[in-house]
Amino acid sequence: MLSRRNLLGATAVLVGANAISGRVQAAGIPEAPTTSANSTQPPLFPASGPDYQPVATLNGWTLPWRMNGDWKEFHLVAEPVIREFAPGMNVHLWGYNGQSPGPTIEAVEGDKVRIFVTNKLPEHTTVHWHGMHVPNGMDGVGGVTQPHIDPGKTFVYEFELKRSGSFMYHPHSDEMVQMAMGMMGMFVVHPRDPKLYRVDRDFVFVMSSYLVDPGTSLPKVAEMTDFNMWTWNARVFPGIDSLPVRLGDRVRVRIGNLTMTNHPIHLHGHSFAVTCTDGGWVPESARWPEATTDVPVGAIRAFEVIADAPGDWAFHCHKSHHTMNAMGHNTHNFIGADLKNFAKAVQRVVPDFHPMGSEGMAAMGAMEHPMPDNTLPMMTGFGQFGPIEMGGMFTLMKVREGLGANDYGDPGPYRHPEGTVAREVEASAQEPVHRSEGPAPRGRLATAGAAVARTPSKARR
Ligand SMILES: [Cu+2]
Repeated sequence: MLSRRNLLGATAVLVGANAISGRVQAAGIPEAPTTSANSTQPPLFPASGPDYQPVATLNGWTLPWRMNGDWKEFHLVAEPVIREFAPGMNVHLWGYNGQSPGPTIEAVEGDKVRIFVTNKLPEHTTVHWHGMHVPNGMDGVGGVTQPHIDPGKTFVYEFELKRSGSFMYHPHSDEMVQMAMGMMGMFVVHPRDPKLYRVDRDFVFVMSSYLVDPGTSLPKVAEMTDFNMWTWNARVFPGIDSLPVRLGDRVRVRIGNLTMTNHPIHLHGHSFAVTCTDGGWVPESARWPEATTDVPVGAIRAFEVIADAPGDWAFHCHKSHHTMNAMGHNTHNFIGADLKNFAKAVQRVVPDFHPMGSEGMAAMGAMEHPMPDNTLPMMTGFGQFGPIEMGGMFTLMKVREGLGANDYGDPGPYRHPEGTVAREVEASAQEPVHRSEGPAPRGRLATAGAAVARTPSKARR
């Protein structure tokens, strides 16, 4: 789906008519590739320069470059874009090269990079290279290290990549608006030695959050805390692709956080260790096993996991409101309340009224409620066993035997070996689940779990 656009426009005609066009073009600005694809694009293997294992950008892509002498040249175009958060919801954002977030920039330790930035936004901008050690004048802080880039202008950043690691780029220019509008991307610098920190699959994404009122398509940029769309690469479940990996693969996942709160990121069925932050690689002696790692605001955490358990493993933010799509936070807790009479009274005025919440909210995951245009259900998605009841920052790591080395296609739902799925057992409603004689042991919660309740309390002391 990559298309090329000629940014030179009318100028190109002039240049073509010029006798020195060859020299002008060689010295000029490289093309700015663009994409409108929403799904994870295949990793971009290096066709020139040092070798490396490229990353896969979740629901995103890598920016192609060209070599010009010793320099690796890239071209970012800051511009308004339309991003599909999930099928059924398009949001007007600002981004780079046709998408928000912008494409991942990949290069190699020791590379000299020249990054052209053309501003097609209605206001000025800059690009800051988060976590990277660059000359001060290349740091992209508008007013401090450079003039802002006015609309229609192109600036160039030039620096040598001193160290490998996981970094980000974003504006340092009207930041509140520009980051709230989605201007951000990841910048991965591979080690010069391709054997160093080698993994089989290397995923990357940045987290961003938005307040998009139901029925609208523009984020409210002044919001500070009460966001309703929690995204990975500006996608929400069920719009986030799964992470397909081969059984036994060493997998790295690099996660940037440009929201305004922390995200405890949890992977089921495995343990992992954080091996890299935006400050650099974590020494092996300083790593510890985790199943959830907190990604602070304005930081990157890259973890590595050996995918040693086949299955569809949930991978999500552990803040439960961040695995929901747009919801009303003013909802009262009706759990346990009898809303039938209340509903009857309201239905006399509003015949379609349907009370929610007296038995929890799971019903919302399976129900189709009439909704405003361009609005996603709060919780949704169907798996092989029923409704998934998720939204926001949720997807699956799909560990499978025999996947192709660079196959990133969705392998479909996991086929569980016989007898390995939790199942219903015969249990009559009449059967007592609590010990009827005597009070419950002190200091222990009365529990509805039959196996626990039937264990003689003496045996448990
Ligand atoms: Cu979160």
